[in-house]
Amino acid sequence: MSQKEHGKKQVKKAVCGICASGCPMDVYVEDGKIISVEGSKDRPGQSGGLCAKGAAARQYIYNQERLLYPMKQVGEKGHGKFVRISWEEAYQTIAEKLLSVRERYGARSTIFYAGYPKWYRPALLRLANAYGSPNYCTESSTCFQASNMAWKSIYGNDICFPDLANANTVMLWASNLYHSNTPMSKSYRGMKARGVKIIVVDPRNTVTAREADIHLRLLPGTDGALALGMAQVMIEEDLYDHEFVEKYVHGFEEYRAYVKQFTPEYTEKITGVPAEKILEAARLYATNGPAGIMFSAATVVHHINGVQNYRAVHTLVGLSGNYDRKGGHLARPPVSAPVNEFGKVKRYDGEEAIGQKDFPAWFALPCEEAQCTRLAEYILKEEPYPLKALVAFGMNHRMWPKPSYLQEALKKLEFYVNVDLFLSDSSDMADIVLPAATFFEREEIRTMRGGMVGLSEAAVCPCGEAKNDIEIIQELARRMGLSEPVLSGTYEEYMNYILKPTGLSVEELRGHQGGVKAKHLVFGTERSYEREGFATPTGKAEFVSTVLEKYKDAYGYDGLPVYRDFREVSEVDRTVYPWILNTGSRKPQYFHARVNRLPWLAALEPATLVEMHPSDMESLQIQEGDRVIVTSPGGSMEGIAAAVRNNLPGMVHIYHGNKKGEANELIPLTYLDPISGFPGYKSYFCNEMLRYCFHCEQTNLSIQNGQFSYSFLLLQKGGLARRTR
Ligand SMILES: Nc1nc2c(c(=O)[nH]1)N[C@H]1C(S)=C(S)[C@@H](COP(=O)(O)OP(=O)(O)OC[C@H]3O[C@@H](n4cnc5c(=O)[nH]c(N)nc54)[C@H](O)[C@@H]3O)O[C@H]1N2
Ligand SMILES: Nc1nc2c(c(=O)[nH]1)N[C@H]1C(S)=C(S)[C@@H](COP(=O)(O)OP(=O)(O)OC[C@H]3O[C@@H](n4cnc5c(=O)[nH]c(N)nc54)[C@H](O)[C@@H]3O)O[C@H]1N2
Ligand code: SF4
Ligand SMILES: [Mo]
Repeated sequence: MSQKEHGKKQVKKAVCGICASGCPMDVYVEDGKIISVEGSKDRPGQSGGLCAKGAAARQYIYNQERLLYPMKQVGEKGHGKFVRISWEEAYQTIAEKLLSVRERYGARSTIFYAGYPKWYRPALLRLANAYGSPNYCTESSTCFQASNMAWKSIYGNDICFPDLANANTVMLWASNLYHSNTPMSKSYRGMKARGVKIIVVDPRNTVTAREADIHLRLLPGTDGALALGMAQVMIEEDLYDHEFVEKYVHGFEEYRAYVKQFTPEYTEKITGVPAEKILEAARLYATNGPAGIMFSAATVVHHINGVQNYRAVHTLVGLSGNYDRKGGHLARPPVSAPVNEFGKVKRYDGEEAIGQKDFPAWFALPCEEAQCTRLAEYILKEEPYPLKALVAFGMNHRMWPKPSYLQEALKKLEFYVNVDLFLSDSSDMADIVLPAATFFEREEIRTMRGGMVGLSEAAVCPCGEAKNDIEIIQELARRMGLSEPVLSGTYEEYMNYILKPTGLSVEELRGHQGGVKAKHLVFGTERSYEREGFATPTGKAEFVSTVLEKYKDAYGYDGLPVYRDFREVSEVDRTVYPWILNTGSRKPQYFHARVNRLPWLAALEPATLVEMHPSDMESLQIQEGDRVIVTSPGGSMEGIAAAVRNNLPGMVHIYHGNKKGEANELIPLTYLDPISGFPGYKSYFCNEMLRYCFHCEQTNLSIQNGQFSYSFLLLQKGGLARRTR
């Protein structure tokens, strides 16, 4: 923004970047400061409105925890004593340290990591490649990639989302879109108005589920059994697409034989969904097509049988004849803008990456990043080799199982730099922290539907000395003397490189709030497999995966989407831990650990809520508002009990990412899906909750590093521990 614009009132057209939904946002700016925000109404298809997080976005940019300057840690790591340094010193130190680590231990000992934000990932991957490390990894080690793996193991391509605009039946399989994708609630309303039949698969009676025609209220983690049960009905009642199955499916006979046992009655026993509802849903899905399944990026794979559960769900798409069909799941959108970078940069794989020995199918399917869920152990145990440096863009240790253990591991690193918007406790062990610019303070290319491309405007100049992540990445590449032509210019040149295949330039996008149609477009047509086959080893849709089968002997993976029940596999003593623990179901006002620091949003919940069905609370004699300690075989955490009638009885829900009480301390390091490495966040176990008084802060109850300990409990009026163990 130029100096001239100071002193003026302006409305800037941004795109909210707090979550990936990308709502168009009008930003009111006065004297170079944002004074308010609201949802844009004047862009095509937009009726305005922001969710709670978007509405609080002023507190995101002007936050007291905002990082404004590069800083270095002085004194012992973990004490959080940072002093301001110049960018020059920061770049110089980082470049020297990283080159020295490479010299002494090899490039692979440096890890390049990206948190949830997606927009700078290709540039960071280029930096890792140019440096020579195979260890580029992201938050996708717990999000999306396992869902994608499951799909890819069958159809060979990246996951195909449903064509909602043309579907007659939509199955929302673990998707509470009112909370997790607020703008989509408008298309949900539109589908309802069009008479689209809706099936929701969700243990909770959510606002989305309540509006469905059929609600399949399953026990968490039993999705695989439910999908196999639906397949059994479709095959038994001859409601499947014979032509697709005969010509294009590999392993159908084996699959048919396997699903035979999943009769509605047997499936009811596993999932808790009444047999008649399974029949009703399977018949509706199979006969009222075209039909699409709205997938979740994470929920179905946050289980220890996650990939196989999702494979079972994904087979329904081919079985019902909805693969690459209008109104089903199109393999390519009818029209799109071709851009460089996203999904196009390959990871350097000349050396073994972290996670490769543990989760070989992740790499074989393939995925262009390393698997880092076990990062803490890899660092502490020097597996598969010593790891010495971490270059993180958005490290949030709270997103992983046992965050306190990851903190210990980060402390062990020789050098750790974290680039973030905020100075969070995830930087406690960092040597250097760098201030990143928010979406308000930078431009960003955004692809849109129908082959349109847009530019999110910078509304204001960066606060303090914050910089856009890609500029930081470009400068680091230069300082280390790495040869990477795509990163070598300015940020605008990089954006023009992204745009190149579209025939557009950044300059042409400026000032066009609704976006500009790409000059070159890519067109998709249905039934691509009839012409091209499938990109799998057999060239067919693999209901029996030949890639997974390869690992049968060494890793125990099955080619079939075999259902394994977490209650049996986990071997947890249910007499000690009777409650099923489900963590992280999205809340409209929170976004992982990111927006808890916004005062308007923080005020909505005084502490981490431990949500239970009122009948369970009654049996435990817990009152709403009681302070409770939850323990699992993995650890303990503290929260406040809340009665939630929409919960399935027998289940405890807790949202993660809150330092007032961290649910992830309950999840053990080893509770992972053996195929993807995704943690079983959504089907674990916990025990009765110990209740204690708000007033007795001086009791011997304490939680340290997620472990609950007490030698005796102080009994006080109105607050006594109900149970000691
Ligand atoms: N407000 C907000 N929105 C977000 C996020 C956020 O943190 N806050 N995070 C974003 C991210 S990173 C992701 S990955 C997406 C996730 O998006 P979603 O998957 O839609 O979000 P969730 O609320 O986690 O899960 C959806 C529903 O699945 C149900 N569920 C829980 N366990 C199971 C199960 O085992 N099986 C089935 N079938 N259903 C189950 C929950 O009750 C919930 O209602 O949300 C994104 N959107
Ligand atoms: N128990 C439990 N744990 C979970 C989940 C669950 O359901 N249950 N969900 C998992 C899933 S699906 C996901 S996606 C992860 C998400 O976990 P994370 O990726 O950790 O998500 P965030 O906390 O939103 O973001 C990470 C960091 O990026 C910073 N950041 C935001 N924008 C920018 C930017 O533009 N530049 C830079 N440099 N930094 C930025 C934020 O301030 C934050 O510190 O959590 C996972 N953990
Ligand atoms: S849903 Fe909310 S946080 Fe996400 S982009 Fe839209 S306004 Fe922003
Ligand atoms: Mo996610």
